[in-house]
Amino acid sequence: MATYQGTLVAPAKARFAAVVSRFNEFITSKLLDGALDAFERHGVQRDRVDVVWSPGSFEMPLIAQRLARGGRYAAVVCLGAVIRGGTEHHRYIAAEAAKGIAQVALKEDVPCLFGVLTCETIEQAVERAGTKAGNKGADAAAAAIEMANLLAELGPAAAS
Ligand code: INI
Repeated sequence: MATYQGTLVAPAKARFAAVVSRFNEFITSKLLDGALDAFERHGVQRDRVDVVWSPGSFEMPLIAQRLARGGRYAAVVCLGAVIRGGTEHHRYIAAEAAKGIAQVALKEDVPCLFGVLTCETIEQAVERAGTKAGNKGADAAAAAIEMANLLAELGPAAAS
């Protein structure tokens, strides 16, 4: 029996991309800080991470697809904050971001991490962006390294 699991050590020379939503930037900039800090603490130097700003979370799947398709990145980390407003608008954005990011990962065979907060209140978002509930950007970066590592260990996908 073989058991495979990723470690939190990035494959040598692996590059990563972060797609960050400008919408709710006061939260997403903290997620980005957390992600870059986590990458660095796990041995991924700053020059191995490219950052691309997206207008909002809704647009992130297309940007993630463009980045994943090039084969340049071991993983793409998507960082956003969808916060409930006075209408149901946020639900559509969160659903499309989640579905789109998942689809890109499967289609392009590149891990695309869902570091998108989906919150009822700004306070909940602040809690998850580096205060009492940790930093979900840092969690997403660590998961990106783990996935890059695990996929490298599993080897290339068989041709279909
Ligand atoms: N984008 C977000 O990332 N978070 C939100 O909470 C949000 N809300 O609630 O409106 C939001 N809207 C912008 C959206 O992502 C698109 O950029 C916009 O609809 C244009 O396509």
